[in-house]
Amino acid sequence: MRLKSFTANSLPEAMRRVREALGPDAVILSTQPSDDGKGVRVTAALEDSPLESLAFDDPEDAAVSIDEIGEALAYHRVPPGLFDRLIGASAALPAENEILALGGALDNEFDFAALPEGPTPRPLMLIGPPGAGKTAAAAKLCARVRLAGGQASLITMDTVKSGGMAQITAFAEALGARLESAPDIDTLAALAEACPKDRFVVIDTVGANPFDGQDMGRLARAARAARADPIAVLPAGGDAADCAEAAIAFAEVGAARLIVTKIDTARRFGGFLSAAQAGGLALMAAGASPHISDGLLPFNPVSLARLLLPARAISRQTASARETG
Ligand SMILES: Nc1nc2c(ncn2[C@@H]2O[C@H](COP(=O)(O)OP(=O)(O)OP(=O)(O)O)[C@@H](O)[C@H]2O)c(=O)[nH]1
Ligand SMILES: [Mg+2]
Repeated sequence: MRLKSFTANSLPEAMRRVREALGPDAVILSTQPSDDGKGVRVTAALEDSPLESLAFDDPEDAAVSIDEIGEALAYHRVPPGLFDRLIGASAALPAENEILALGGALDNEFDFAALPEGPTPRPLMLIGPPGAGKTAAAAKLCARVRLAGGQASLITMDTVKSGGMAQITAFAEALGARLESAPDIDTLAALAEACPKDRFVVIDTVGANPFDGQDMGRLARAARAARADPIAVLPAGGDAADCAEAAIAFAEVGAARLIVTKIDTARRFGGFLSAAQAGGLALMAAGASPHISDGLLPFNPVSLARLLLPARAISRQTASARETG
């Protein structure tokens, strides 16, 4: 895969440059405001034929520092197997800087899921350990849908925790989302069934211990009864092996996507990378603030590479994007 970024004054102009340089088959990986805030930066990728993928576009591309990527992954305590695959892929990909090399490697290794802005085929059910940030993430998901002009319903199963109802009622009122409470599985099934199909529906659950079979059984029954898609919610930080085992437990209950919370309270992200990899979970979004108004941040390979790499690699990317633009 070949990755390249393009900076221009407008999106149509940036897209024209993408097509000119990479042709009609280029895939857009990310669209962000440019660093000076006046334009737009588009990162695009092109799948190469196997032979082409062995050649660098430009001899200068070989200047990507694999050591720098290795240091960053070691800092994040990325476990050895995943570390080797990411380094191997970063070294094999023709890219103009570390961000794009690691972005391409992350793209090979992980799936990325879109953040919904409207109704989903089935209700989403947020599951995770106590205090992971499930309720805040549910509110942030509703906020995103409301901002896009859609209707949202929040169903909470957490009806007994002291202060729990007050917390979620305040969120629902502030967001203009409909709130319903489901103290048991039958009520949950009835409420989920009754929700109009043109509404975004998210179910907030009670914190569950991934290493407790009863807790996991309860979540599996709830997801089946509500015909919901479970989404694992795990906080950033923590031991990579623990995160991986927790992710596998939540995947067994049916989770195929991951929302990572509290990336603002951790410095090392090997834990959630390990969770996504071990559980086969697509990275969906990150929470970086306790405030609902700050929302969830969508993930893509390039934004994740920027999160993992040190500031000097990011400033080099900015410089090379300016040259390209
Ligand atoms: N700094 C920071 N705090 C967060 C984030 N997400 C949630 N929190 C805070 O973490 C605490 C727990 O969040 P909740 O959303 O209540 O977590 P929960 O998983 O619903 O908790 P239980 O229902 O008790 O299992 C609250 O104080 C939130 O404000 C985040 O991304 N960053
Ligand atoms: Mg909660």
